[in-house]
Amino acid sequence: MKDKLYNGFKKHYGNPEGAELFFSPGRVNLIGEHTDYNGGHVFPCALTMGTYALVKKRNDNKMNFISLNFDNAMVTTVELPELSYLKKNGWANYLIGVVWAFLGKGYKIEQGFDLAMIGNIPSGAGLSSSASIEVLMGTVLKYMYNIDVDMVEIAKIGQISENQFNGMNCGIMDQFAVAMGKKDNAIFLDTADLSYEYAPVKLKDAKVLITNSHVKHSLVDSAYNDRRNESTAALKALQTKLNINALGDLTEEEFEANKELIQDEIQRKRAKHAVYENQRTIKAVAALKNDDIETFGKLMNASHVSLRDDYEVSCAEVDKLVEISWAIPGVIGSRITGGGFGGCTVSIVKNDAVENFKKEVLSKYKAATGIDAEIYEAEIGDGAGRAE
Ligand code: GAF
Repeated sequence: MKDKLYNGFKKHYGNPEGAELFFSPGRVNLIGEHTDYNGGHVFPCALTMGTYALVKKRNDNKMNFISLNFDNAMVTTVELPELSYLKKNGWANYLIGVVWAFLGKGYKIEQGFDLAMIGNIPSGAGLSSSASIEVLMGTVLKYMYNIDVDMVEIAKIGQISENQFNGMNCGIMDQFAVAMGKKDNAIFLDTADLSYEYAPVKLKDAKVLITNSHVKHSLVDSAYNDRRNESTAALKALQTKLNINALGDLTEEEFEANKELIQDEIQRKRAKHAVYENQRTIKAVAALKNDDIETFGKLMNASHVSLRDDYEVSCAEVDKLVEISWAIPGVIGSRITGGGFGGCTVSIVKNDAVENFKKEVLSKYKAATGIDAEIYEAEIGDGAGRAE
């Protein structure tokens, strides 16, 4: 990948001497889905899959972007300081939005740059390719422009780019995981106050596998924003009686005792998911700390059912993938991961069952849907930073 990056840089911008190299990972979420904008807990980890950027400052105000992932890649150019979202800028809007957010916070970026990027996170698969490039841009600015921001601030700025510049109202989980990841650890993050703790993912005799359904549904961003609005409406209905800030403040019992305040049936289902999923996440992390991965797996399965039935962010193909996985001996747990509407599943599989899992999943999924899935063994890596 890096050779292609240096060669591409040279081809499009000239000599890469003096250019600096950065890396930002993707992430997989083990449990705690659609809880991050509901003031709940999440449990993601950064992956060793990710995106590299090679960047060199320019002497003018032009910012050039190219992604070498695309055949016939073309340079997108914008000029500081007036930046706005333009559809024609495509993926570069995620990076431009980060520069825009830095400027909005009063940080000085007066000189442009040539940036070339390459990565191996499958896009639209729920593994945070967009958060990866947002945090990558933030990391580039921090180091190359000597901006005094920590990685949590960079995560927040990435979220601003996504919410305000790109119109996708995501929570903070993805950017936080990508910015703050730690090798062999998942991050138990309370999105209510951004307090967090690392938890080693030390599975004695099992592995974390990611299976890409290779299904991407259209209008994902608008469906995601709808879920967020429905959760907010449910919260408002509960707040007519309860003194709470977020759905994540409620236990299951408190929710059951008050759910009739939410008149709209759809909103009630969304809130049920958010409350139960948050509690499942807390229980799952406790189980992992006790080396009880069987309980962790059961909670993952329950998470999938809730995402499928109450939050309605799965789809027929991913449900099939999960059902196939559940039926394979040695599978401890399996669920959809990420925003949903297609994308990947995350599964915990006993080491001695991994080969059979791969064979069975690929063949049965192909037979059921006609689609070739892809399976990756998750390697948990560090968050974004300089690279060599
Ligand atoms: C997407 C969002 F970007 C996250 O903030 C989170 O809400 C996730 O979907 C669902 O858990 O990845």
